[in-house]
Amino acid sequence: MRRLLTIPISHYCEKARWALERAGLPYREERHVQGVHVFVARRAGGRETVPVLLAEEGVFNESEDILRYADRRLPETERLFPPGDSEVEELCRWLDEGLGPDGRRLMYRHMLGVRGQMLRFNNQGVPRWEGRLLAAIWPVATRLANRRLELDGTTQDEDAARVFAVFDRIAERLSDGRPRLCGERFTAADLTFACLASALVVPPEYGVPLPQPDELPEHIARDVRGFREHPAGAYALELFRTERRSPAAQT
Ligand SMILES: N[C@@H](CCC(=O)N[C@@H](CS)C(=O)NCC(=O)O)C(=O)O
Repeated sequence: MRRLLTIPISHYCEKARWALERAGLPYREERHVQGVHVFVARRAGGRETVPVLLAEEGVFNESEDILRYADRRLPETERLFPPGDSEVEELCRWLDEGLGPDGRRLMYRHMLGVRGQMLRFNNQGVPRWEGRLLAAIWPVATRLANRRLELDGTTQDEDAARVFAVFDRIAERLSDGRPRLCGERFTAADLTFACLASALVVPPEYGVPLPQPDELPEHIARDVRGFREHPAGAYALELFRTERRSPAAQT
């Protein structure tokens, strides 16, 4: 059985879950809290980030590699990376390097301020001791998170401006009426955009439940609604509604 090491709320991990489930590849998800994930990922032969996929064919420690792994089991017409299409790869890398970290910073900036809710959603399915540990060392954990995510390096407004700039470019691509980012077909660019936008638009169909606007404090809910109302945010939600297959993972 394939094993997928994750931080359950992580949007890069959602990319991996989505691709594996879409390709009909069974896996067992092993969920961990931030910090512990470093030891688990390294012990498994990965680096310091998750997702890490452990399969008979090897260890895959980049979400893009997991998408490509899933693709190898699919007919060419259904692949996330259509053969010979470099635009898909370029878009994925641009999103992975920009929207991914920027959106994550915005999400953590908000959620580190609501301890109870953060722990409840963050710790879904992790070993009990890890959840307890994170709760017990919360003040230290938030300081470490601030440092690791470089939350002091940028302001919320700067992160939001960068995210909206990406959303605008995505909306511009779609403005000619094409159904998907690279034309007619659902590709890795769509999957990557939908997942990395999740930290901002919190899709109800995400691989683990995320707090919905009516459960969030008003100042956070207002931001989520703003991202959802943007045409690119609405597109991310549509992709989850229409393309995200029901979870087949055995947790
Ligand atoms: N380039 C990597 C990025 C993965 C990544 O940043 N994962 C995050 C989870 S969202 C992580 O492990 N963060 C923990 C940390 O950096 O401490 C990929 O695409 O897999």
